[in-house]
Amino acid sequence: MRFGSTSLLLLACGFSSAACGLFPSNDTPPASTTEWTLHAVRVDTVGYLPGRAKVATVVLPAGMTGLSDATAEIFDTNDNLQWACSLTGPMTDAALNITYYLADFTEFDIDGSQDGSYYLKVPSLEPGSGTNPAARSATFSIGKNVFADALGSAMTGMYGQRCGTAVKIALGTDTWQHGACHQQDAYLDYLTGDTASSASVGGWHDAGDFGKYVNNGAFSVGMLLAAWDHFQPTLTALSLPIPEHGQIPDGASAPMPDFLWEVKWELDWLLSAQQASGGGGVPSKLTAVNFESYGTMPDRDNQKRYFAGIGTAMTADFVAVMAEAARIYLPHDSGSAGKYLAAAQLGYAYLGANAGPAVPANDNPSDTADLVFQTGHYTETDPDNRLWAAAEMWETTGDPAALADFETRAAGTELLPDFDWGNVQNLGFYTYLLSQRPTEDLTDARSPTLVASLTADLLTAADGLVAASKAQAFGRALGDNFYWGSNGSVARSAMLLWVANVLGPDPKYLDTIQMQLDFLLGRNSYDRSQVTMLGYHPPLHPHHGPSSADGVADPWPGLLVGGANDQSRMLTPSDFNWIDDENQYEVNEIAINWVTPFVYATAALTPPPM
Ligand code: 9MR
Ligand code: ZN
Repeated sequence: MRFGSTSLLLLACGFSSAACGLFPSNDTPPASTTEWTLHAVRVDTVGYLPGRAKVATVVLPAGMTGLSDATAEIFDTNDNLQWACSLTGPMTDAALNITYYLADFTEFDIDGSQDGSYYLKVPSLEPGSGTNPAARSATFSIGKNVFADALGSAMTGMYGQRCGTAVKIALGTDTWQHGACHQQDAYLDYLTGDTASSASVGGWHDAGDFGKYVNNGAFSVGMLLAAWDHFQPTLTALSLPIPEHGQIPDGASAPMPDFLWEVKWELDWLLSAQQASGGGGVPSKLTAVNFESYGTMPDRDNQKRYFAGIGTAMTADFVAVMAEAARIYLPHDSGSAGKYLAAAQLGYAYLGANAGPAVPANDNPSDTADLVFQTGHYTETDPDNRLWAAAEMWETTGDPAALADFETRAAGTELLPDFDWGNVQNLGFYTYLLSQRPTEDLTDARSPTLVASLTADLLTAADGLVAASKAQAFGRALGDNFYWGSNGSVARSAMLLWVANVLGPDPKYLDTIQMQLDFLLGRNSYDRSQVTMLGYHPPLHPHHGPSSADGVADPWPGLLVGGANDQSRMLTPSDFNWIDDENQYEVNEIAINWVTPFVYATAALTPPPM
């Protein structure tokens, strides 16, 4: 049994028709009541693309050092042999304590776009009658649209994170819902000393908790707006089960794509957080003083929630996405685009006028006696954030001062092979390198030297990901580097790989994106998808308040869990650093900065409808 069985319907409808919901009712039983086998052969349990890398990992049972016959076979689900290939191995991965072989079936391209059309088996692992499911793989599909459903699920997952409104998602036999939450957001006590509140309702809950963080919210919007820039035809066609589906923005003449409506939910909240009376600076977060008690539904969480102080790092991230949104929304919703541009300009002026602090003193949980907030925090320093802001301001406005700001900062800043919320400079580099600005005006033109050196750095970094991916047992581009939220970074590596493929086209970059999705969707230590309600044996007990509290056995859908984290204080090595336990928030929480790069990666490999 696997999930994500709605893709056929979705595609038959061209995944854009209002008549065809993203989640038509089907007979998928609840994930929580399914029996799951641990397969020796680990595959992408959602699927593979024709013409793209198809690799599986055969993990030998503990104590076994090699196979008598290093062959794998592909069967269809009627048990007809379709293909055979030689395995490469045995190899060992000391960090994961496994002996494994690789099965490369890239050449097997027979379209099996029906759900779960194939499975792999290693005959020498199941001698005799050959009916041992543990010696096989979970089923998988091959087809050009295999990731369309994953993309729709993840964006639906983002919808499920909405704050300030009632939310309802129906899928199969499940319905997940909550009433309008957090209507009093937000009190100003820690910003101005005023005990009044200032309307800042809306946005997405950050993760398993219900806080709203400007850095992480903007960072997540950054993934989605980059996806829009890079995969607009695919995302324009995406149909989502959101209330705004098909609606026309005020003053516009055509419906706005659902994808942009969902991102707007967060953008408009961010907009409401900017403090004009504070000179255009933006608070770091909007949370209660402490995390709400786990197991409370959002609409039952009545804690008072406050803005925490203004900092330049979060203001810079805000400026970056407002500037980006100003150019992206202009053709669809010029009224909103105008507001986003004004907010970006006000925030950018604030950055110019303020050297700091990067992070407000009351934001940072620590053991000091004077701390106020015990909730999360999302930044350390601001040069990376300012660099991103400058890049987006320039791309949107053509302001030569913003270009100079970016280029000065870029000269002293490293492009990173992988990054998370703490290092956002790559987002600025990508925008600069893929700039669409006309450059006939010399003051508008990028520095050819900087473009050349950044391009070289980027291709080197991408080649490093390709090599690491080939060397790791499960094709993971981050190798055996596991940390809090590492699944998000695995997904996010798709951005660097995609940009590399634009600057220096080579199929290896897109193949490596496929391999990152493979890892997240079952080709891993666990033989499990890492996205709720998607693929084989997905997480059933994520650390996610609504999933825990709503009385529905299955967790909310479309949410990527943080994944392996060898710094986790709670796990033992035998857990391979991830377990599906809702209390293990260091490995099994969900967060918007992990779901959104998964959206990016699945969009990268989903062609627009014909
Ligand atoms: O994703 C964040 C991770 O990189 C940090 O190491 C960790 C501890 O500071 O916090 C994570 O972010 C959490 C945030 O602070 C609060 N909401 C839940 C987030 C995901 O666990
Ligand atoms: Zn809420």
